[in-house]
Amino acid sequence: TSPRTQWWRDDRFGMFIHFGAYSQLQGSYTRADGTVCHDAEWIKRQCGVPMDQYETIASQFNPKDFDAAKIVAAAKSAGQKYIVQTAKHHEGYAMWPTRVNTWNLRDHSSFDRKRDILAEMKTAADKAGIAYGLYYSIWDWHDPDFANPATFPKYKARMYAQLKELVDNYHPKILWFDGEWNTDNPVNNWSARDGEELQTYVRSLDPSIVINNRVGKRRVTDGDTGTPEQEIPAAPVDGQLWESCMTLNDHWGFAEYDHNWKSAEDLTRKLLSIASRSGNYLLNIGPDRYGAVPAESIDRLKAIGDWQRTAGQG
Ligand code: JFZ
Repeated sequence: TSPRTQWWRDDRFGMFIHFGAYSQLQGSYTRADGTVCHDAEWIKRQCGVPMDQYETIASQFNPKDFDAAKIVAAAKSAGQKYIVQTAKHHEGYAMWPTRVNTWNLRDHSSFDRKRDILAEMKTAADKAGIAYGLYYSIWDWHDPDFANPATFPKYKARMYAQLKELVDNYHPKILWFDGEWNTDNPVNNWSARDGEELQTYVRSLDPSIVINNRVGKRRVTDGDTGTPEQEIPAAPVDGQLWESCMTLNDHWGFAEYDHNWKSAEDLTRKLLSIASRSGNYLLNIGPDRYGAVPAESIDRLKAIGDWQRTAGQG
């Protein structure tokens, strides 16, 4: 194992944050005919929201209650030592003031144009001694050049430019890629070569960044770490580092109707089980449309931390 990942291995427990323009819908989309369709961060696609309507919804997005210090405090209360936040999910909407396009939180929202929530998070995380990382989706449903093999190189150039912005502006300690498994681009469909190039590019920007394995074709040798989802693998694959990502309820992004919260006991058991198998645990929160974290999430994070603080003292 490389020195690059030492801190990550030691940290063990992190907070995932799914927050984007989809959060504005809070899990429900009412179609023209009055029927309601449910999904969270996949709502654009799963509910067939037309692009112009999705853009209108995004223009109403105003996460005025987003409170980085509060989120970082919640992570701290749980004993989480790092945070991975969605900078761009599959919908393509950038959560920072990117110069690459206008499909972003500054140029396409009702939010305070002077605020930059990724910068706020980075500052708050630094202050608390928590490592800050970013999720970036390779798959992009908004950029018209993504799905067309003839124009794909133009998309790729914009993606590289956005990644440079992220590294230069927020110095992420982790880049957590996703969507390399996309089905929209029949020719490239994100080849192993695309993945290798991307990994080399990220290393050229900052060799210390920890990269997950969703960078090219899901080969276990890609990136630094494996990413089993909503599960705890029975045994590590070839001694590779791994991180289970899970949600507190049944969705990654906020869904108003989802009250299926896992108990603090269950979550604590999962943390212990993962740690006992040398894995990392990345446990997700989904802030609501205003950026507020559900009380049920805050409570559970604290309860997990309380258990660790009092374990063996009972
Ligand atoms: C992806 C995203 O599509 C999803 O919205 C969320 O961000 C999650 C953390 O990652 O979903 C996946 C990715 C990989 C698998 C399944 C869902 N997989 O390998 O089975």
